[in-house]
Amino acid sequence: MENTISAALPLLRQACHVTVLTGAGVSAESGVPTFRDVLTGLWARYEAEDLATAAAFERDPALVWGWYEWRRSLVLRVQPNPAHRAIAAMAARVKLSVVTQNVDDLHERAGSTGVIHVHGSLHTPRCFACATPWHYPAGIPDEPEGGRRLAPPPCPRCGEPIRPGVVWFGESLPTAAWQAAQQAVRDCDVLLSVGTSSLVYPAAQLPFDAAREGKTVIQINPSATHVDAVAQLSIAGKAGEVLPHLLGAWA
Ligand code: BJW
Repeated sequence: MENTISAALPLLRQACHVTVLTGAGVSAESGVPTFRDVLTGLWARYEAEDLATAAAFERDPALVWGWYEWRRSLVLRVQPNPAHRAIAAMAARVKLSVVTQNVDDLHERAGSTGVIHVHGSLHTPRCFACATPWHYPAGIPDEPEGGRRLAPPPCPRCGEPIRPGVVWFGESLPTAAWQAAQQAVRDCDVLLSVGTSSLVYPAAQLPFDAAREGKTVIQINPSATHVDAVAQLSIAGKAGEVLPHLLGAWA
């Protein structure tokens, strides 16, 4: 790991614009299960398609809303970790864009601004039918209870159920966020892909687009991913350890 961190430093120091693409691994050290982990434990009997699709919500809204309330409650109880804080601090060193697949707000709580959320947010629910935004009551919901079913509230405008403000499988990414993410890749010199399995498209395409356009791609992940094929450097380690180390040595 030390060697790859040393090799990353000149690439970062030469860059005018760095785009960081983050996935669930960045929030893992805060205690938020990664997307694949969240389907183990108490929810192990479900597949992603049972919970993270519009069809699943239509079939069983209380199951899906209960899962998202459990996750939202978890996220509200945790704090940003050294990886979120290092990413926020990088903005003082270089022009920085942050593109995240995460539906939590831990980048913002660590101080990052203008974060591009390509998969939406747990904190911006809306009506399933008429898309009217809905606001959660203030405060943290009850202690998370895995496996709990919970009926979604009705939309005050049309009475249809409220849905989470995330992007489910089969849904288009929000146009403005997706265009901003593509622009951030076109504009950068270095794309830092951190804590994502790079399995879910179209976000998984971004490091490949960057490489094709001649950008330097650096990956930080304890496990191998498809991005290894195009990354100039793959740093095998945890985001909360590698990023503070990189930041400290950058100056
Ligand atoms: C650490 C760590 C530490 C652990 N430090 N690292 C092309 C080919 C094939 C399929 C498709 C395709 N194009 C589109 C599709 C279909 C589909 C798709 O990609 N399917 C794949 C499963 C194959 N994509 C879509 O449907 C997308 N929409 C779309 O394409 O619209 C056009 C369309 C319309 C109609 C029909 C068809 C197409 C939408 C995708 C939306 C994804 N949404 C989710 C759920 C959000 C809500 C929620 O959270 O519940 O987003 S899926 C889930 O995966 C979530 C995540 O953001 C996303 C990515 O996961 P991520 O972040 O990579 O997490 P993990 O858990 O997979 O990985 C964690 C990583 O961290 C691991 O690598 C660990 O090693 C690492 N790690 N600790 C650093 N400490």
